Amino acid sequence: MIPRYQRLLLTGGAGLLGRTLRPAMRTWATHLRVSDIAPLDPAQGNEECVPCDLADEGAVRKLMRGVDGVVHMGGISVDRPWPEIREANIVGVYNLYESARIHGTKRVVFASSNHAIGFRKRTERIDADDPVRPDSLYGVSKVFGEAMSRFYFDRYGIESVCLRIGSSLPEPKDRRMLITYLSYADLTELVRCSLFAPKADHTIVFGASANRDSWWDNSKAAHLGWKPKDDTEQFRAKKEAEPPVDPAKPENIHQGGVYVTFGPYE
Ligand code: NAI
Ligand code: 15L
Repeated sequence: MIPRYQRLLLTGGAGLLGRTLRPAMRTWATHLRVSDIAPLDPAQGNEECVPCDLADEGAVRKLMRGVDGVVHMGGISVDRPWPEIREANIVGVYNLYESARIHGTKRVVFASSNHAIGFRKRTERIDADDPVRPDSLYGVSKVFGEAMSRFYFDRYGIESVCLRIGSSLPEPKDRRMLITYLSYADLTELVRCSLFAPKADHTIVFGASANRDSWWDNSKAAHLGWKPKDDTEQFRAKKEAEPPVDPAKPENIHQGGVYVTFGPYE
């Protein structure tokens, strides 16, 4: 593949999904800049590693210099007390988009989350235009990121694809994940499509494999050309053999699962 990007930035490069995406991303750009606040594996080939705290405005400004595309995986990835969410996911996302504006970055792939809509009931079928229903302060921070990306497209023309990732891990951990699971292969292809679609404007896409009984309709993101190939059928028998869950509990009624029960933290 001929790289279309001069310099791609991967944030969260030390994390679960950052480490998964890194080898493929090396082939998508002339230079790959990999960043995290946590220690990173050493740079290989066309990579450079740049440690950075997303909450540090000056450091993010430098990190984004010369970057034409970003895959933003960095940040707090679960529900945590507000100060942690605020610094990494609110201040950090502001720093990222403001730096993108200053440096002329063309496109951002933003790791949002299903927790932006986690208070939706499991009986609902939704698409990208249905109103958000965050299930936690973490979910609220993802809604903030989606709003920032919308604003920076409308005002400054920076394109973004917001990935409302379901559950991306080696395999589904529970029954809910039979529906929310996103395989690493489908995730990698989703990120590639999000970076290379000729036109992205501002797109919200649900990141789940082609699983049975899906709650999420991706017809509004068809222009990305992403077609997930995996599904969770190979895990079904094992998960359904586990002890039944109480269907009346909030975590089993809502799409966000146990996140609807988190907090308060004082
Ligand atoms: P992770 O927690 O393994 O990786 C996140 C990385 O961000 C970590 O390496 C961490 O050190 C870094 N980070 C945290 N605060 C930072 C800061 N202030 N400055 C710089 N880096 C910082 O999470 P994972 O699973 O790799 O997720 C990646 C992204 O995808 C996250 O934004 C998460 O919210 C989102 N996501 C992941 C899902 C999944 O199933 N893995 C589901 C939905 C969303
Ligand atoms: C997320 O947003 C988290 O980053 C991940 O750890 C999982 O908990 C996932 O959602 C999920 O909903 O399963």
